[in-house]
Amino acid sequence: MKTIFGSALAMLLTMVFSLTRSSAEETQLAEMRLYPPTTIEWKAGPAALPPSARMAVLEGDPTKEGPFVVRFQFPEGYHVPPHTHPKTERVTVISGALYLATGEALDRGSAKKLPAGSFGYWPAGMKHSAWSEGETVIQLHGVGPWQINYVNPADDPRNAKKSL
Ligand SMILES: [Cu+2]
Repeated sequence: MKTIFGSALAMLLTMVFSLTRSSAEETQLAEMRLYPPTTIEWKAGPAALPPSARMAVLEGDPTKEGPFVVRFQFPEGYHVPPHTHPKTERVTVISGALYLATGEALDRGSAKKLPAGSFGYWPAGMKHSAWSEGETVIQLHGVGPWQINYVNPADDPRNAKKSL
């Protein structure tokens, strides 16, 4: 009897365990996102960036609290005037090249070139500007909300829209 009871219990436990495991796996699968390049959905960039950028949100929501991953695609010569962010900025260059210059006035001579494959981060409040060489894709990751504040308010495309 003991043996039969014991093996019945073992079977039951095995069933319960495998059910639990498969529902955990289902939850994990439901939360998984894979983005081969052709499946990335590009949309118009945010109003806070100069026009002609495109943007793809890969994880989270950069307008909200919490972790996010987004990509920006810039055409050749795209330029983001001197600005700051309220949180650390973390940039991976996926393709093309990004030039980064620090300081509150644009100084192209002091810029660092970040070719495809580069990663960099800089602290909240650091004044910097950036521009692309060739069509360029960068990936930002960090903790939202993502915001950009231009050193010169006239550079802010959101102000340009208001005055139209
Ligand atoms: Cu920036």
